[in-house]
Amino acid sequence: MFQPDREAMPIPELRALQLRQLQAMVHRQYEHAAPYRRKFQDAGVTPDDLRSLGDLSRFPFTRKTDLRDNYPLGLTSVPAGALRRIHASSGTSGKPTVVAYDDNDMNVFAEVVARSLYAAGGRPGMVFHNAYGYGLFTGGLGTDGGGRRLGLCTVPVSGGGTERQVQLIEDLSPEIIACTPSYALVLAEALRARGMTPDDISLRYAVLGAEPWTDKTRREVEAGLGVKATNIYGLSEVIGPGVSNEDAAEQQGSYLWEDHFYPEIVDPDTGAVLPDGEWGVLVLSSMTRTAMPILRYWTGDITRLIPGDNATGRTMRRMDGIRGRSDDLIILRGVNVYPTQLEAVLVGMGQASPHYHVILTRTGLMDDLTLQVETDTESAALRDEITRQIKVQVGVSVKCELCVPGSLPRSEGGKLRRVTDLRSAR
Ligand code: DLL
Repeated sequence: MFQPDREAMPIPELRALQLRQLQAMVHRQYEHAAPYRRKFQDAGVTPDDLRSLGDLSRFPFTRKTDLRDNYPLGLTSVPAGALRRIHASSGTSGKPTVVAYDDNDMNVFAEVVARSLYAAGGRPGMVFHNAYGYGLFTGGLGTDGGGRRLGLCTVPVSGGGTERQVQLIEDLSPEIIACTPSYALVLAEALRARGMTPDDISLRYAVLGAEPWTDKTRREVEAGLGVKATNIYGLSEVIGPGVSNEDAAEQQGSYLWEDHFYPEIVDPDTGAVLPDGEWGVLVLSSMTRTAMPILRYWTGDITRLIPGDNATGRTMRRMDGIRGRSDDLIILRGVNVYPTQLEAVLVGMGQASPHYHVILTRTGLMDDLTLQVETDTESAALRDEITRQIKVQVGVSVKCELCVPGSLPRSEGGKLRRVTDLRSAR
């Protein structure tokens, strides 16, 4: 552990700390951020109503629309002169979501990312190949700050330029790499294309996140780059990368740094808080942020908190891999489908590669889903079996197209779009 006194804090102490921090946070917001004060008033609560962690459920959620409505900096609770960094996430439409950090926030960011990189296998003195995008996206600069806190030597290569990335990996001997899982697959393919094997490079650990991925991808990346791959999760609104990370020796869910981020899992329809173990929407409160702390942020990400003991001695809870986003949901002829459910079927069948793409079209009133899957073994039998398994396991009829390896879209360094929606284009 990077900070054993924190990561393995006795649970009663941790709960008391969380309550104190949440209380301080809602007071600050009430006093210094007018939009929160109005939201609290509309919900009929005051900061003094937060007497136990259970009382948190009486407080309103914050949603992406709250950030948009208060664009750019309406939710900040410190004077503008105290801000030290702005990040933004592009979003799919309209204005970007802007998030602001003061000195304290930069410090929290570096600490949680350092913990994450340590859990992922990083140790002081290692060379760190950082292929997350640098710039407004939180991925590059966020992991950079954490790498520095941990004592890594960072190569800030950013996304793209795959040939140059492979060359730098050969020349600078990094032991740890961070990038999106889809880009890690691209790097593994590029290595193979050069006739190289994992033994020819020095990498040992990969820290992958910013988009959903499966165990199949984990195995491909681990075999292709010769690494142990762990999942890093986070989002700009809450901080960026480093809300949670798996432990490389365990790889069973990501430790959520609960002394900074208070997690709840809620029912996507009713917003009711669900017990540990149940799947629902992850809601996060960034308790220790000061510039733009966010209360009960509705991430839209579907996951669960994993109940039971872990193998590392940490007391903080782990979250499972993200099953989908509530806004990625495809409603196909009345059936709810997440792209990751389709991927899970492919993974279960074992034959298809992790490269797939979903195309949505509409003929008349009917929506159709075409699942494109790369495979070496092009056969009508495999295609029919994929269609059948999806019907059985997910409950929808889809069309399946088998494609030759290398033909589907690849990550260009950033997040990979898995779904092309042509329904409204008509
Ligand atoms: O993607 C922060 C980040 C950078 C995380 C680098 C990990 C590594 P945003 O651009 O604001 O921030 O996007 C956040 O990406 O709500 C999830 O839907 C998705 N996401 C992030 N990490 C994971 C992950 C960064 N490990 C949104 N698994 C989140 C699945 C992820 N989805």
